[in-house]
Amino acid sequence: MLKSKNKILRLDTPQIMGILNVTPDSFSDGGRFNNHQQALVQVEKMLNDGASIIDIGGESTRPGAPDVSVAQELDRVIPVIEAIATRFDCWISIDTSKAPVMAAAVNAGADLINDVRALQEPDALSVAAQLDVPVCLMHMQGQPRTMQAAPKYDELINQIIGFFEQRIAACVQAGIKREHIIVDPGFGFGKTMDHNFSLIKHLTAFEALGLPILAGLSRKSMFDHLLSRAPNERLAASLAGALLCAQQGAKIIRVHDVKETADVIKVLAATLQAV
Ligand code: 7PJ
Repeated sequence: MLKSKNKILRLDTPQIMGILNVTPDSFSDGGRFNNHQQALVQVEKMLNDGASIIDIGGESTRPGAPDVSVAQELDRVIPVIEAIATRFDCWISIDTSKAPVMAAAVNAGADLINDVRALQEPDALSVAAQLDVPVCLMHMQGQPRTMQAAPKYDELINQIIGFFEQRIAACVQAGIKREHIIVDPGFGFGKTMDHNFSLIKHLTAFEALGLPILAGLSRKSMFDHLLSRAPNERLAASLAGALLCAQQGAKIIRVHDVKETADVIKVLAATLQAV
């Protein structure tokens, strides 16, 4: 179970986090008003389809993506968070690494901080502690611009668990409650295809940390490497990945295709509940 402000999120069955990109390349047309309207339509659909969390990101972390300033990121995410918070009763997650964006987002209505840099940027730890909301710590080897050049691990699983142990200790030291921490092995972030499939296979190893596990594999290039499919042709692979991760203990699944993932999770839950 996760608690944020006055909200509770049960994790006895895996929850679906729907992805809402508010980077300029994620919407095809025109002005800002249209973008917000489009974003809200997409949010409503994801919630109707079974998402309990909406993850809003204003910084593209794809390999090679350009850096984004604090002002740009605020400009992209804050109006959308405000609009969602006034209209819907869902959990809102802010996908950022920047402390000022974390603070503004939580003040605007965000309930969860999702940081692909695991609160290692300046002031992120202290600001997250002060905001007193759950945080997702993701593992990444290297930086987005270069992370896919030559990812290398001596011991993949143990190294990532060691990284989490260090970051969890730093969080607790900074005043973040242990029950507010979620861990995510970071599929595709400084990982080869083999690393990614190894992470799925051994995902239960992360349960030793005693914290909820989040998994995000939706449409990722690991499936392109395996199947040679464009992003919009990776649904079946993404669903297989979601099911495998949920079976291996993931409590939050971060996806683009909420409706289809919700069906898959319901099949798993019904199977687990059957006598
Ligand atoms: C992830 C993320 C992920 C978490 C992105 C993409 C790249 N946050 N943000 N986990 N991926 N926690 O969606 O392809 O895997 S952006």
